[in-house]
Amino acid sequence: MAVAASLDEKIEPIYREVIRRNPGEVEFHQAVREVLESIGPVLVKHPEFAEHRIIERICEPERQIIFRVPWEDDEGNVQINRGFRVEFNSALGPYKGGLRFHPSVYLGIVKFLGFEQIFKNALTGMPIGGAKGGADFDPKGRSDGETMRFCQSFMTELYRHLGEYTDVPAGDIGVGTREIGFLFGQYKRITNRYESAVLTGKGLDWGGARVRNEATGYGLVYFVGEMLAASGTSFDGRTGVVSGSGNVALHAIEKMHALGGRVVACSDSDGYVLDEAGLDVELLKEIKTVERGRVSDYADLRPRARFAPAGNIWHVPCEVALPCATQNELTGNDAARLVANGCIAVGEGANMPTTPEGVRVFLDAGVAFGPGKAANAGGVATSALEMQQNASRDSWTFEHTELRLAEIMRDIHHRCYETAAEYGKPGNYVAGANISGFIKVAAAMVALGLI
Ligand code: NDP
Ligand code: 2IT
Repeated sequence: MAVAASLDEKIEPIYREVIRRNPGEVEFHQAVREVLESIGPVLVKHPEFAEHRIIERICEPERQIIFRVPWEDDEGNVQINRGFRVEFNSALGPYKGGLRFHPSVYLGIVKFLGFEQIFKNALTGMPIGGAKGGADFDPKGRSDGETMRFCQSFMTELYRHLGEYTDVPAGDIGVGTREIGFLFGQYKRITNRYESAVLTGKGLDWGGARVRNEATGYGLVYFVGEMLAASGTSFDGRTGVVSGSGNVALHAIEKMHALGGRVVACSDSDGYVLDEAGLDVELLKEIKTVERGRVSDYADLRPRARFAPAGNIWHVPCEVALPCATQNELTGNDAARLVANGCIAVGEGANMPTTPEGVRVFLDAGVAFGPGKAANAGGVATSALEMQQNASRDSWTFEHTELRLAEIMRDIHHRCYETAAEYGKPGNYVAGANISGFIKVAAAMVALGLI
C-alpha cells in the first residue's frame, strides 16, 4: 500500500494544532493535510507567508454559523435539523460556495468543503472567497411541501448572514434548482429585495444563467480533455465510468459522449448500472431529474443493461474514471484495481472523492489525476458568471457561456500544469492546484493586512 507523504517540519506543528483545535472533524483534517503536504516548497520561495502566519490563519474559518432549523412535516409532526454556514475566507471576494442537504452533514464535512472551496475559487481566477453550508436534512422521500417548509425555515435564520457582497450560496448534494427557488423566495420575502446575485443556480426564468446547471460536469470533462491532450491523446473511443447520477455525474456523461467517449456505468447509493453499449443519458436524465427515481429503474427500462446492487463501480474496467458522488468513495484498493484495468485518467467531479491512499496510487502509477479543486471548479466559476450577469442585468447565450467555461477550464489546467512544473513536480496536478490556489489567497491576505 502507498505511503503517506510527509509534512515539512515547519508545517507539521501547524497541522497538529489544527487537529487539536478541531477534534473529531476527520474530513476537515484530511482536506487540510492534503493542501499542507503540497506547500512546503512555497514557504522557501515566500518566507513572508510564514512571517504573517498565513497557514495558521487560512486554517481558521473567518466565521462559523450553526443554527436550529425547525419545520413541520406532512403529518403535522415537528422536525428539527441543524443548519451550518462556514464563511471560511473572503480575501478574494464575497464568500461563495454551495449548500449540502444530506443526513451525513456535520461541522467537519462543512469545514472540509469550505476549506477546499477557498483554493478552488482562487483557481477560477474569479473574485470569490470560500464558504460552504448545509444541513443534516434528508430530502429523500420528502414531498415538495416538506422541502419548501424546510428551505423557508433554513433561510429564515441564514438570510441575515447573506448578501450579494457578503456571502452567496449555491447548490451541492441534495440542493438543486427546486431548493434554490424555495431559498431565494424566502430571502426575497424577508428582505423585500429582489437581490438576484445573493444565490446562484437559479432557474432561467428568475435570474439564473445558462450553463450553470451543466457547468460542473461539462467543466470536469473539459479539464480531463486538457489532461489527455497534454499527454497527446483524447476522449475519442475511450471507455468511461462515472460514479453518482446527480447533477455533476449526468452532465459529465453527456459531455464525455459529445467528445467521442462512451460511459458504460454510473451509480447511486444503492448500486451501479452497467450498459456496455454506452449509457442513454436522455433516459437517465428523465429517470433522475423528472421522476426523481433510482439508477436501478434504468436497468428495468433497458434490457441490455444490468443493475449491480451494492456493487463496486470501480471494478468496471475503464480508461477514464470520473468520481462524481461523494467524499472518500474511491479507496487505495479501488485505485489499484482501476490502474490494473488500464485506467489512464481520473477527474474528480465530487469534492475529495479519492482517499489519500487512492491519490498516491494514481500519482505513483503515472495516471493523469485531476483533483476536485481544479477539475470541478467549472460549477463555481459559472456561478461567478451568473453573478456577473445579475450585476449587469444581462443574460448571455448558451454558446457564449459555454465558450467562457471551456476557456476557464483551459486556464485552470494551464495554471496547475505550469505551477507543478515550476515546483519540480511535472504532471502532478495535486501539487499544481494546491500551490497555485494557495499562493493567490496568501498574497491577497498579506496585502490586506492582519484581518
Ligand atoms: P446530487 O445531489 O445531484 O447527486 C449526488 C449523487 O451522489 C447521487 O447520485 C447520490 O446518490 C450520490 N451520493 C451522494 N452521497 C452519497 C453517499 N454518501 N454514498 C453514495 N452515493 C452518494 O449532487 P451533485 O451532483 O451536485 O454533487 C455530487 C458531488 O459533486 C459532491 O461531492 C459535490 O460536493 C460535488 N460538486 C458539486 C457541484 C455542483 O455544482 N453541484 C460543484 C462542484 C462539486 P443517492 O441519490 O443514492 O444519494
Ligand atoms: O463544490 C462546489 O464548488 C459547489 N457545490 C458549487 C459552489 C457554487 O457556489 O457554485
